[in-house]
Amino acid sequence: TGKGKAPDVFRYHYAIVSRIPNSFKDSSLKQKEPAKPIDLEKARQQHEEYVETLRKLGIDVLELPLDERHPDCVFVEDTAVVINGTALICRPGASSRLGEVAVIRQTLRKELGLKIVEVDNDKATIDGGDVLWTGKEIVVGLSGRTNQEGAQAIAKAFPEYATCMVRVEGALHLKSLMSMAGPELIAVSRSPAAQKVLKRVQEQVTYSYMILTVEEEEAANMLYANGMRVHLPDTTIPKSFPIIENKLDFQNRYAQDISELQKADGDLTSMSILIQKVKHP
Ligand code: CIR
Repeated sequence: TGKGKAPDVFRYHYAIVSRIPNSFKDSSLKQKEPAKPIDLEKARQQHEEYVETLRKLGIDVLELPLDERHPDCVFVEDTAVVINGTALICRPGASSRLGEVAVIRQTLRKELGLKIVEVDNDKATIDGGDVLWTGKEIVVGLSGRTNQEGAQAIAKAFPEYATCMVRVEGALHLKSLMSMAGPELIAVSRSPAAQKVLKRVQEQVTYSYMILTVEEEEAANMLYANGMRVHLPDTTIPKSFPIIENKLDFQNRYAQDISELQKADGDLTSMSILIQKVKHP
């Protein structure tokens, strides 16, 4: 051990995504009232582009067929937490989403051969969108969707990493407010809600991180994989776009418009589960 470069924890080989059912238009969960009407065709087109973008990152994408019974099934991130060959099957905090995990469990086990861990406490709720994997440790957001028992289940599933918990208010998930934008780099907006949660994160974490401050709240959710970033386009984040564009080490980046999915509170990380190739012992 100790020879050569440490394995890149943000190098991913596979992703699971789920296509968008018709029920997404009217029955997906939405935080804001009144909800903006969703253009289903446009949502599907943006989702296809998102999948293409993942492929450009060198990721082999497994596309699950749409599931009309689960209007929010496109947001697969919430259904499982996959770190280093182990998959914790979540218990989504919204009851309409509980059934989404079955097909994900089966795909992770049968198609990808991952080690599956189940939550053994039925009081626990976990949405994957509350789980921030920094590459070194795990930060769990205690939100309307994820509770303390859920956070404990995460700590138990990944005993090799430090896990801490932070209270999240004013946002659906922890990762609606911050995400990894690079190794040891957390993107977060300057909004008071985001800064409040960031302060709690900084008090709890074991390692230290650099911070990339963006303007719009939604700009803080980007997808970092295989040395590249996927972020929102200037039409969606006009103030943050130049900040991202001017960052020198962000040469490899893609802007991806997901405006129709944002109407149901989706973000860039929410639409995929990223997976590394498993090394069987
Ligand atoms: C929900 O409320 O569950 C969905 N409409 C949105 C979930 C987005 N998930 C995520 O950002 N991880």
